[in-house]
Amino acid sequence: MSNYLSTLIPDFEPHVIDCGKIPAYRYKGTVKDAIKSAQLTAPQALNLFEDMLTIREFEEMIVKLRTGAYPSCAGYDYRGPTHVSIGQEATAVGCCSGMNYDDYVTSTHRGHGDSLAKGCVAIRGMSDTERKARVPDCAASSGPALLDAAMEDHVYRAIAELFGKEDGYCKGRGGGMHIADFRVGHLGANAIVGGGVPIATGAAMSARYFRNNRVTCCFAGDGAYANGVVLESLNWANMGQLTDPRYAKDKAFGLPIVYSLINNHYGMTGRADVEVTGISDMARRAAGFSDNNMHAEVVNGMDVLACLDAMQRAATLCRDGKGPVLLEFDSYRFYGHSLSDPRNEYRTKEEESAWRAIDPLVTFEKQLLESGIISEKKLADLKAKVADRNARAAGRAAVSADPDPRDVIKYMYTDTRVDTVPAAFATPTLLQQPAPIKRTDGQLTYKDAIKEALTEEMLRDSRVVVFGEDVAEYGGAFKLTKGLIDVFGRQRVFNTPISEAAICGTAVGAAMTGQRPVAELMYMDFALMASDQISNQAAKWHYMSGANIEVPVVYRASVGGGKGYGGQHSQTLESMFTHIPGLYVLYPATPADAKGMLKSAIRDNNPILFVESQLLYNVKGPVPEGEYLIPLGVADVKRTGKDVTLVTWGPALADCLKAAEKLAAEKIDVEIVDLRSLVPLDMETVLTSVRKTGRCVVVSQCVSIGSFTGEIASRIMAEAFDSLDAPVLRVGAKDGIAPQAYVLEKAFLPDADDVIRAVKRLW
Ligand SMILES: Cc1ncc(C[n+]2csc(CCOP(=O)(O)OP(=O)(O)O)c2C)c(N)n1
Ligand SMILES: [Mg+2]
Repeated sequence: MSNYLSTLIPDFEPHVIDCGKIPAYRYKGTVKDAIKSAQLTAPQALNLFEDMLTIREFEEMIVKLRTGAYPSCAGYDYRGPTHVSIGQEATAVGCCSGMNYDDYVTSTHRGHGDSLAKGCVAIRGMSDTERKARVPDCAASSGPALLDAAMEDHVYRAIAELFGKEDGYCKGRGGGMHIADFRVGHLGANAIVGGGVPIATGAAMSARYFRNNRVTCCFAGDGAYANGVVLESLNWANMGQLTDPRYAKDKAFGLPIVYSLINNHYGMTGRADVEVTGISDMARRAAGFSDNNMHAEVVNGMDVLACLDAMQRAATLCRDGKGPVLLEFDSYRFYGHSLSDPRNEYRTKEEESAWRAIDPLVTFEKQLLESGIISEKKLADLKAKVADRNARAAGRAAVSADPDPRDVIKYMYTDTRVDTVPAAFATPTLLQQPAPIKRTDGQLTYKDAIKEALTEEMLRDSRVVVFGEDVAEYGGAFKLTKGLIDVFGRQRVFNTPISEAAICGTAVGAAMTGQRPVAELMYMDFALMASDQISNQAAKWHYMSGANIEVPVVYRASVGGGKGYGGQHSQTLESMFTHIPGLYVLYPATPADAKGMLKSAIRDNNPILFVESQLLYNVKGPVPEGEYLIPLGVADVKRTGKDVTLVTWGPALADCLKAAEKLAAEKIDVEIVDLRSLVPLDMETVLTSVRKTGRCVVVSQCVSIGSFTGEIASRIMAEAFDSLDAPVLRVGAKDGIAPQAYVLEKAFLPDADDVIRAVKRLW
């Protein structure tokens, strides 16, 4: 046994726990000092200023657009959010400038600044060849002219995205609150407060795994730090197993992530630091998650040099494997939550003018002039350059092409998958060879079929990682992953905290940045804890990014129904997730399907909810050895017949098969279509069958109200009405809550007799 076994001995010796100290406002330098100490060159100082100006100009444009007062877009009616970050430019520019240009950032609903800064810094860091790839029309250009062109294109694409234009970074599918440029490591702004934090954490997990020297900067506001998934993420980032040599062995390396907490002192309107939390300094959040307080410090977020300094030091810590880091940037937004918020209900004019007096642009401009880095004349030229660039970009964006309405659902899914594994990932390092899973008469249990699929896919592609609660040494609550850690090691099979939102959210970030996570949800009921990450993040990013990113994640969710576990461990929730466009929803009913579909799911580049039933785990069936793939979205006719079609999926298939046997004795010949995949849905196979039989019952274990069975019934009605000899009926669980008592649960779940009764109502 190479894994660490805990040897915890009781020890109740009285002592005091030292929570340590968190430094605040360490940096007191000026631009002159920074240049003298070689922290910065004069041109770099000017870049900081230009980038802050770019953000200010961009957001003042939004303010003016609302009143129609932006000259180059006269008459253009801007609709969409107006969460400007005016006042906070130093944090965006300081942080992005303190990182390498290919590092990752995630951002928020107030993320124009982060997005612009990230792009500006990245473009400056690029070679001419890389810049040409961004502006192919300028391929003949080079040097400063090419740089200018790429910068203007950056501003243009950002404005075009705000305006919902096809030329926008996300082809107008995302807008300002979801703006992203994955080419430069901008993994997306996020309109869900806190929603991007686990994504950032997952990106850092993948950077740690690939050891690609990348740091992630996770921007999120003070308000977000009350959100569960944020706290889950902080805990996750500090997991002992990442650095503790007993677990991490020679792979010890702290998570390379900087949580940049932008404390502008307000959630939407309430004070996050004094009103709705019990702490006066948000940096104290770090103290709850690691013994070293995550190297936390409070930084003057109105001073771009202080922000730059803090981020440079934090990034160095991260690259040295000493992350994660939490930086609280003490900052302020001069406007309200959005332009519809007049601010006068919750803060004073005195407060606002005190912060206006330390406007990061004004104070930095003063320093630049005083230090002689720029003259008044050159400063005016720079301001004019930024304003003109913005005006030109906005004018072009306003008249550029809208997306074609016929493309409204284009980009919902990707049709790509990993048919060939790149050589770099095709020969994973193994700690030992996996023990073959033994078949009896060519048969495997459903759960061994899943384990075999996982093992084969992990052997095939080193990017496939498996994580979830207790999946490592213990092998998961149902032992499906037992032994995988011995073969693949803790880098690829690891236990997570009991943090479903972080499990599902880190998987999104890891998937966006090159890994192929298979995350286990011990019970499907717990998917509700993670519904934002599954539904708003995993499912939506391919579309919201205008197909600029794929999220190849598989969530394996186990349904506990039928075991007497009561209302919170028994739900069959796949119907709920079929209502979320962007997500595939699969539910195999046989061991062979479980293997073939899981293997295909892991290779597919769509986010997938893979539902399993604990009732099926010990069911045996023939399972082909080795490479066996079932295409997703293809239903399977499990029994042919001519009188009536049963459409079903999951464990209800067994009830349908039983019912069919009994009905055969009564001369009713039943055809059974096992959907296997609800999304994508193979309606053709259903319709072909119903057109033949003229009668149909749709059967699942979902409670009937709001069930996907209704979707099938209505589509049959719409598309095969002329072939029907009777209404389409549905069988499901009772419209209630799963009870614990055996007799009640038996009455609750549908069985073969329910199916037979429904079938007989069709004549
Ligand atoms: C999960 C979630 N809850 C509520 C909202 C509505 N909302 C949008 S921004 C915001 C305040 C966020 O405060 P903070 O994190 O400090 O960011 P700031 O707006 O100050 O930049 C709220 C409540 C949301 N978008 N997402
Ligand atoms: Mg805030």
